[in-house]
Amino acid sequence: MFCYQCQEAMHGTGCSVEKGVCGKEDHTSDLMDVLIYNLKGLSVIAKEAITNGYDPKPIGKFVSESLFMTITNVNFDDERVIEQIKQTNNQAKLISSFLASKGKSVPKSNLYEFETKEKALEFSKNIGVLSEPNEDIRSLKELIVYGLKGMAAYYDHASVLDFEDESITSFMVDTLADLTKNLNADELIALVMKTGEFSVKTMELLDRANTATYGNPEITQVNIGTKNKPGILISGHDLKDMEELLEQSKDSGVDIYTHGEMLPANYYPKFKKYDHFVGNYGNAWWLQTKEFESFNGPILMTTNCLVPPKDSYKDRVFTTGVVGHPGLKHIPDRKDGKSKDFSPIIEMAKKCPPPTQIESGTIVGGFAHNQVMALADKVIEAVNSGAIKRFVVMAGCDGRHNTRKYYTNIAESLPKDTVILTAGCAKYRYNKLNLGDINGIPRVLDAGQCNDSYSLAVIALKLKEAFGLDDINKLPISYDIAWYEQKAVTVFLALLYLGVKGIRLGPKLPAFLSPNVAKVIVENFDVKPIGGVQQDLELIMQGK
Ligand code: FSO
Ligand code: SF4
Repeated sequence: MFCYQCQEAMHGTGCSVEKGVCGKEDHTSDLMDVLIYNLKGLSVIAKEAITNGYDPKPIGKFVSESLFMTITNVNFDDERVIEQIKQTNNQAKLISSFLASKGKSVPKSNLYEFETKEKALEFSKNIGVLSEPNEDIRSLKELIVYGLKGMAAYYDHASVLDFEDESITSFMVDTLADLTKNLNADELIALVMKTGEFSVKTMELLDRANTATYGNPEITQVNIGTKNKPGILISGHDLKDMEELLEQSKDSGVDIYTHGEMLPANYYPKFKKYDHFVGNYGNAWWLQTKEFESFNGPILMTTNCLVPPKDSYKDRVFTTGVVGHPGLKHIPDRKDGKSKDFSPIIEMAKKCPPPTQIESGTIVGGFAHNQVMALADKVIEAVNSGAIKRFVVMAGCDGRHNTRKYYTNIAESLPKDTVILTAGCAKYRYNKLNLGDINGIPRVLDAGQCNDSYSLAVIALKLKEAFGLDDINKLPISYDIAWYEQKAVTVFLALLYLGVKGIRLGPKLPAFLSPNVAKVIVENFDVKPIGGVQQDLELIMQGK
């Protein structure tokens, strides 16, 4: 195996033996390489077929689901990956006969025809990430693939809410097809920027999907304690799963709690009407090995980040959607327009003891763009009066590394006239610190999930307008972003596309950026790695 797609890549270079730091086994990683290889090959012929009138919808859905499956901490199950590889073969056959029916020839493309797992693993040895010998070309190509993976995840969440945009899936297909060509570095850099453009488009689509379906997030005090009924814990990013679980469990005598990236579900008006929706339990994804244990009831993982479960609570973890792990129970997809059936989880919960309380009190959130703009007058006044000197965007991901204490230290040490804008699981490093407020505006404004970083961009663009500035970089906003997996890559590329300069990225720069590619990004966008807390604080306050 060789994988360097996330921040925890072994030794800062890549996971290459037996098992990745995330727990992904070498065989699963190799099968995922075959899947990505086949998605590229499939895209070559799909692109031609779509040009000739082939329905882009099903193939777009298939490609985005497949990409999503290969994101860090999503799927650990060889059988599911194999099924997806087989599907690439089936899809290719369908497309080939379509082209033949139109009297068109099938473009030459490379696709591995699945026979056995052993043969697929043998085949994987020559087509993995390292099969591209030029490290800069490899770096750019992988940067694009990871951006597409995050885009695919966000697209998937929008499409389950019936918000679709064929231009986005066609971009994924076209780009995967283009990656099979001998593109030079300049052409690949242009494709990186195009990926940023479509990342913005996808996050905008998801924002529309979420807010049109569930209302605009609003200021909310979220309970972080527990009640005395048995509970179900739901994690991940999929709001449709959240809705169906709430609806199906409402009269069951079971309470619902969010974990990790599902915390922002508490901010949506449509979910607030459920009395048995109690609040949030625990913290960011990597603490699940402790917190799932003390929760005592069943847990539903709707997306990443799943940590391979311990035996002590394994029988209580359910996966759904593209998430998978051998040995875990899986809730099947919706069929014929019907909801998923969460009754096995609800039935299990009834027999479990209530959660063990690990925290108490409340945290505040719900500051997506609509809510912040409702407070715009107050915010602008506070900036004009000097009560707010600077906004610091600290969105992104959390992770296990000790170095991430940096973000807690920064949040604690920022002057009292600064406001932190956050989204994603990065917030758990400082959202329980009681940092106070400025004239009633909390000093930590949580917009929501990592995809809601889009909200932060909208806020910045609206503030630019309100202050009559011609450049987003003239605002008193600094960016101190934490990344972990590929959705964060998508968010990062979106910010670059929007023209944001001077982003600090930590806890360290991605292993997949070769020195030359890192140099191009640093020089063109003034991106910098995080430094010491004191030094960064001073620079941030100087707008550097
Ligand atoms: Fe976090 Fe995991 Fe949202 Fe990621 S739970 S790390 S960028 O999957 O998706 O922020
Ligand atoms: Fe390693 Fe990250 Fe890849 Fe997992 S996803 S194998 S931790 S680089």
